[in-house]
Amino acid sequence: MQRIILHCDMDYFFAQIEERENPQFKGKPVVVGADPKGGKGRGVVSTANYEARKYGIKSGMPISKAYQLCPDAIFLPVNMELYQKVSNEIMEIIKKYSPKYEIISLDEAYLDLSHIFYDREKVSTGEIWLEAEKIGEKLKREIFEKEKLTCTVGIGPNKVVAKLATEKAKPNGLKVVKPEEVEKFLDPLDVDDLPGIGPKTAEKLRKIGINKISELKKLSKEKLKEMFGKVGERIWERARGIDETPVSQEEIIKSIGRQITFERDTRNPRLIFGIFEKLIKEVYDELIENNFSFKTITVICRYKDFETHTKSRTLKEPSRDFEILKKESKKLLLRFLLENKKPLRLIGLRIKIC
Ligand code: DCP
Ligand code: CA
Ligand code: CA
Repeated sequence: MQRIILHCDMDYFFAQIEERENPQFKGKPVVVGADPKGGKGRGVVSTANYEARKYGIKSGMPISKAYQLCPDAIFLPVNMELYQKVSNEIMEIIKKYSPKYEIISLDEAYLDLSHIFYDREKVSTGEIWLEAEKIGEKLKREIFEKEKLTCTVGIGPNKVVAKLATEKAKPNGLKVVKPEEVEKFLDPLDVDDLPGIGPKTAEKLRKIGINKISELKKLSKEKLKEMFGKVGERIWERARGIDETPVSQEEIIKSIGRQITFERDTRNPRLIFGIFEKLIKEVYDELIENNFSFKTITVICRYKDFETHTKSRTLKEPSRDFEILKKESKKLLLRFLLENKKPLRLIGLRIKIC
C-alpha cells in the first residue's frame, strides 16, 4: 500500500532551547554538555549549535576536545528538566497531525499521513504529495509560533526515506522525496547515510570500493547476506528505498466495535437490519475520525438462549470504503439469520483496523 511518512527532527535541540532562553547567545558558539573545567573536564558534548559545529564540535565528543577546538564557546550544563518539558509540548503539537505517530526520542517523531490519499477523492498523486508538503509547512509553522524553535521535516514513502530527507534538509528545512524520486535521491548518498549501516559495516564496504549507495546497489542480495548475515537483506532493501516498517503509535487502537441488545428478542429482519445499519454507520464514523483503514470485519450475534457466535471476513486489502463495510457486514449478518431460526438478543459489529 502506498504511504506518506513525515519525519520531524528539532534543530540542534538542547542548544536551540538555550538560545531561546538566552537571546544574548544567538550567533555565538554554544556547547551543551559536561563542564569543560578549563580543558580538564571529563564527560562529553551533548550537542552544539551550528556556530560551534563550524569549529568541528559534535555530539558525543569529549568536552575537553571541544574546549580545545573553541575555548571561547559558551559552555552550558544539560538542563534536562527544561528540555523534557519542551519536548512534551512539541510532541503534543506533532500528535495532532495524525493519530498514527511514533515518538523516537526527545526531539524526533514520525507521522503516518497516508490518510490524505483517502480524504481527497480522485486527485492526482502529484497533488497528494503537494498536500503532504503543505502539512509539513504547517507543522513547522505551528512549532515555531508556539515554541519559537525551528525543526526540519522530511517526507517520503517510508520511514527510511523520510528520515534521510530530514538529514539532507537540515537545519530549518523541509524536503519531500516522492516515490518516483527515491532512486535519484538515494544514489549519490554515502553508504553510511543509510540507517542501519554503522561505521563497521561502512568500513567493510569501503574496503571493497563501495562508497555510494549507487555502488552498493551493484551487490546482489546473496552477496550482502554472505557479508553481513541477516542485516545484509535489510541493507539490500534500504539501498533501493524499500522499508515497510510501520509507524507505530503509542496508544494502539486495534479495533473499533459497537453492539446493541434489542429491547425484546427478535427475528424481525427489518428491525434487525435497521439497527445494524446504525451500528455500521457509528463504527465507520469512528474509523474515519481516527484516520484508520479496516481489514477484518466481525459480526457478533447472541441468541435468546445467550449462545453467542461470531463470523468474520478479512479483505485482501485494507479499505476505508463505507459501501464495502456495509455490504460485507450485512452479508455476514444474513448468514446468521439464514442458518439459525432462534430469535436474536444482541448484535454487534467489530472491525480490526490498520
Ligand atoms: N544528544 C545527546 N548526546 C548525543 C546525541 C544527542 O545528549 N550523543 C541530545 C542533544 C541533542 C538531542 O539529543 O540536542 C537531539 O539529538 P540530535 O541527534 O537530533 O541532534 P541535535 O538536535 O542536537 O542537532 P541536529 O540539528 O543535527 O538534529
Ligand atoms: Ca535534532
Ligand atoms: Ca534527533
